Amino acid sequence: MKRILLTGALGQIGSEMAVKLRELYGDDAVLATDIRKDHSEAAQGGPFRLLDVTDGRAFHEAARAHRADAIIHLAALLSATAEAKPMFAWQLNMGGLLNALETTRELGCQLFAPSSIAAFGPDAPRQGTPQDTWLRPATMYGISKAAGEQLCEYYYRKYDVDARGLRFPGLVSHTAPPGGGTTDYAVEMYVYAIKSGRYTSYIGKGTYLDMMYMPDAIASVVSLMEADASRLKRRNAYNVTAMSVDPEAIAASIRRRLPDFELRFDIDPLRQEIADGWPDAIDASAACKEWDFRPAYDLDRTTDDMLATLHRKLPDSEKGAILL
Ligand code: VAH
Repeated sequence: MKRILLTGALGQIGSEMAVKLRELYGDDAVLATDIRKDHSEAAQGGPFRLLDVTDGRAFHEAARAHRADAIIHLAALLSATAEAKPMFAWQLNMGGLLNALETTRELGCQLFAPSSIAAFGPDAPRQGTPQDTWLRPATMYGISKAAGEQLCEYYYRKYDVDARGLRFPGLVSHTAPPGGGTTDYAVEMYVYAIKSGRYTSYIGKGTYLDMMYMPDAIASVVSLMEADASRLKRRNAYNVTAMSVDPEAIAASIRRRLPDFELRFDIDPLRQEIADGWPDAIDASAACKEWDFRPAYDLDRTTDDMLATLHRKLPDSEKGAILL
């Protein structure tokens, strides 16, 4: 990758991806785009352009004008929001991806399109969910991710488009708040641990989900996009994960630094039902074998970095807890 068009640059992944890509490839090499603009480093730290990814002509023009040789397409609705607005989710998630694929086909550039563990359904093996297994998702978000994987494979086979993807687990981060996901509880727990020393989880105890710290997620995108194409045996999306945790496991890790942290539960039936339809722990061996995927952050290292960073970033007026 030399010149990158990034969509969804102000989202949970995009806001950290934009900064990291500029560090790696140079400020001017990365054109950050989103449907809105704000005062964040992602929007202000280098070239930025407003872009509605459902506008195919605008998508093509943004990539052409930037002389992009790679598109990292992150703009999409996440699971809980998509379940509340299924038609809009289909139009944005699928319409945006189709425009990304058409643009890469016309300009001959690479494409990264994220999938998710949401592409699996309730009948997929819950433990050690294989890279290659049936995808029968039960949510509109999962359906758009599973369909998106097939679309990427189709464009690879029919048009030789260099499409690559990852099935992301829940992602833990501290830069931009997640919006409308089911795994957002994990991010909120760390923030409330610093703010008040207690958190009420909308996902129940014993609900295990795959998770990964954002630095590992971003490093895995770069590793996959820079990998030797001849090593890649699949163009839909690779399983990646760093840990399988439930709310109580995260709380126990937090208590290593905040011994009095309290976890309570008030289940959100919609998001609990979504989480119950996803695997407990997926198998990422294909990613390890084919492009050397190796996460650097386990649960405790994630916790230590999240708590230290949030404690540093949050104003004293918002801090209710003292870290050990
Ligand atoms: C969501 N964070 O909760 C996203 C992700 C696996 C979960 O796809 O919708």
